[in-house]
Amino acid sequence: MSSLFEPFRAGALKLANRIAMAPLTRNRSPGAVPGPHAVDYYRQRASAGLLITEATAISHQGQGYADVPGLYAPEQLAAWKQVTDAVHAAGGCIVTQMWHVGRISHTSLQPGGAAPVAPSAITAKTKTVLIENGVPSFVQTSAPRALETAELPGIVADYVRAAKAAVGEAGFDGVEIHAANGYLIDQFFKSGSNARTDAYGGSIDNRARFGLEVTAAVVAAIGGGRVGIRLSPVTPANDVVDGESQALFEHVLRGLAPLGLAYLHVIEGATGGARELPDRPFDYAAAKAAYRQAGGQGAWMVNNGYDGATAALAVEQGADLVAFGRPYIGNPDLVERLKAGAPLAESDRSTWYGGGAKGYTDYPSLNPHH
Ligand code: 8OZ
Repeated sequence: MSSLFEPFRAGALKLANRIAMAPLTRNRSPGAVPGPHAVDYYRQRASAGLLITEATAISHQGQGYADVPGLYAPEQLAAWKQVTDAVHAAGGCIVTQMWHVGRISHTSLQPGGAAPVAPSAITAKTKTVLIENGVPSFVQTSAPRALETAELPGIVADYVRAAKAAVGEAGFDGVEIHAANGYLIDQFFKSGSNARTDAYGGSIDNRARFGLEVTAAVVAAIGGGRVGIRLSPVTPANDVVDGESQALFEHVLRGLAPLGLAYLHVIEGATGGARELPDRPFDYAAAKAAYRQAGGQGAWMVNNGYDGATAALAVEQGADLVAFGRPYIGNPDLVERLKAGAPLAESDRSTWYGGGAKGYTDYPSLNPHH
């Protein structure tokens, strides 16, 4: 039996196994408040060693899609508390993924209909999801405005406020900082979206600065043992690109090493797509070695397209945790199925984003009492 199914400790997080449910955007939180079925949805999946919530906005400005949840208003936090209570009662561990989308937004989703904010005024060639009358549509993101240097401490403070509220009012075991997939922090990291001439643009050192400052501030507020971070060194998601990914992310990882993080969540290749990108090579073992050599002790969580066999192999080869995304939509009891070598259910793509219980909480477990 693979150690995939044995308990593991990541910082302050005590996990029943090494399997994580990756964050999955489901657009079922009207008014940014987790909807009526969120409690069942997460409780059904509580046998994962770690549940990572869908990406959740730290502020109204940080929101970029219709009906995604937030961490910035009392009713949002109260709804999350119902979720964390249910997961804890089922023996699970749950962190929330803290999200600021930066330029991946639309004026109709921003406070006062304003332009989304970004490191630079460069529009992403990508779409976001709006929902009208329950019907999702994919629309081009709006042109962003560049953030003033003086605005950055306010955004760091939004992350800190959200992290404190998450582990305080909302009862989460910790937080994951979303620094992947072309959202605000990743927009700062990568040269294609960052043309700044202040201390937050230009050199690798400067482009890494914002993400490292956010992480250090969150760690100072709630303790590194309750903080993870998600990185996607080479994903083309949301139109991000960088010409020196290896040097950039080894620098980021060396910067994270002294912070005592619970885990590093690394998306290998294109998010939800190919693990190998011929035009975007990346050596993950070298990146991990750079982190360890700098003293980093966080759990190394791998993600992207794993199945039971490749996950077991990854753990044998030194990964600490393996995250599964899409398989968790249709398989609430994924841990039990992988353990039994049982077949996995496919999920219905038409109900991934938006809607109600259908395609959300109606996927059965093999064993009815899960
Ligand atoms: C799919 C649809 C909308 C958002 C990510 C938060 O890629 C997302 C996301 C994924 O990290």
